[in-house]
Amino acid sequence: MPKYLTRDQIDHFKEFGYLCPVDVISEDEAGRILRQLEAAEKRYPDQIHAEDRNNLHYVLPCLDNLIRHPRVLDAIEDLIGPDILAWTTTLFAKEPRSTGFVSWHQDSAYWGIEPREGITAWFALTHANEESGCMKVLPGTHKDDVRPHSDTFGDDNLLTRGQNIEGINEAETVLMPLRPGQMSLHHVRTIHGSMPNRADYRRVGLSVQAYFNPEAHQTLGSDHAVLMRGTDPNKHFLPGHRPAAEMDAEAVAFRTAANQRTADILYAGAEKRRGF
Ligand SMILES: O=C(O)CCC(=O)C(=O)O
Repeated sequence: MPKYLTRDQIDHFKEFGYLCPVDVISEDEAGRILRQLEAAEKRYPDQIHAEDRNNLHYVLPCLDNLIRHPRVLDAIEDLIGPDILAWTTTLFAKEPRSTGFVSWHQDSAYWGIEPREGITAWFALTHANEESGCMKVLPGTHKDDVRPHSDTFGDDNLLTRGQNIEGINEAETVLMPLRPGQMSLHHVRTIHGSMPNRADYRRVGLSVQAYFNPEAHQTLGSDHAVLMRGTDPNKHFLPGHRPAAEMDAEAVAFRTAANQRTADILYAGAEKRRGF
């Protein structure tokens, strides 16, 4: 008996490699989290900004609570089983009428994590739609292997390497619009991307990249992940940290070290390295 998703939703995810939308919290609750996040951005401008956008769940309890919300974990459990680890998070904020976009890619291309079987969850804290640059997926591509990516390092590209898969037929892609408080789920091999924000409001989403079960292991050295639910008999990852309070000193130090590690992994073998 599934815990949160319907059988149809589970079958859809297995067949097409994505699910959207999934209700998590109300618009009001999402608005409260957004206000807490934006207050923290103002309070700590040197530590939370467009480039310093990774692993904020290690320092902000509002995000830590969101990514372990029972509805989220129930949905993830329906897809990968009861033992759930979360690797990194990335804040994807697109400013109003801005040029930043995300090229076609598969999340697991440069993560070093095997097997490539996890689920990325993208939580909308504002509306995300065609105008404001929501994500688009190419259904069914999770059934393929990882395709070759070329590292463009494009200025407006929000991905670390600006990595891109050539030759995607836009007509076959599907938009994933969300209202605040909903999430989309995609398999770590599903091809996806997003266009710039042409709307007058900031489009803000938090991506958990990704939820894995304990079979997952890092092939590029030692790494952290947080056990969200169940047990982790394999202990392939060092335990992640939960913030006791916003930006508490231990949490900040942990995030700094984790971000360094994440960057080392994401840029392993790359020609250049950017600030995010
Ligand atoms: O926020 C976006 O537009 C893209 C995010 C993304 O590629 C992801 O979460 O995997």
